[in-house]
Amino acid sequence: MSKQYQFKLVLLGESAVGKSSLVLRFVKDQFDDYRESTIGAAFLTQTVTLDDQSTVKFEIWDTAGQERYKSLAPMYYRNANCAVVVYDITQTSSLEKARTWIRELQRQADPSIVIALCGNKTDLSARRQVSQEEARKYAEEEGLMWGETSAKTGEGVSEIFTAIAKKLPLTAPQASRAGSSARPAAGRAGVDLSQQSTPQAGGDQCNC
Ligand SMILES: Nc1nc2c(ncn2[C@@H]2O[C@H](COP(=O)(O)OP(=O)(O)O)[C@@H](O)[C@H]2O)c(=O)[nH]1
Ligand SMILES: [Mg+2]
Repeated sequence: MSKQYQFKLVLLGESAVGKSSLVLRFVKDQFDDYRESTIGAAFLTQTVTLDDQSTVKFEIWDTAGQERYKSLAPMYYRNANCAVVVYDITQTSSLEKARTWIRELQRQADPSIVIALCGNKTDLSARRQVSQEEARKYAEEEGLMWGETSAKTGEGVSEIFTAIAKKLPLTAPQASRAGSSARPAAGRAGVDLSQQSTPQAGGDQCNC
């Protein structure tokens, strides 16, 4: 039977690696060479339909990479089911920054968070500084998902989000199971929307 899930996803990574561009490609299938940089964080949603007709709705928090916004990041990753940590394959320093984010997530985020490492800007492979082997090996060692994308051409973008959408229902703590009155802790658990037809004791779910 098909199911509907809803998960919170946060994008992290150094400024200008293409976080906002990846979201724009994934949500609107567009690319913009002259995007203004993100201030604070931006919120968008997108739904992925899986082969078995299950749907996964992502609530996406696109954070600003600048150092001055760094203290805000925990607010976004604390409730997240998954984090996409982005680096730019043409900038070795951006992979270093990604490693720093991953260490922070491993220490501070919920242990069940699914982390995907994403190497963006594959259309600029002539200027590649980060090899696939190096990034894949690191991801394997840390138990992360890994993929490469180009927000510009669209290459790999739906693939990485679909891979996350397939993995999340298997790993994330589930809320609102039929027959249970337990409420999800701090809104962190993924919501199985197909289980919400009967109102739960204790009031409506707050989606704010
Ligand atoms: N060539 C190329 N440029 C990209 C790609 N993704 C983003 N950019 C450019 O990189 C710059 C920073 O992108 P942005 O999405 O604002 O990065 P953010 O700061 O991580 O959100 C912009 O000029 C984008 O047009 C990509 O896949 N390929
Ligand atoms: Mg941005």
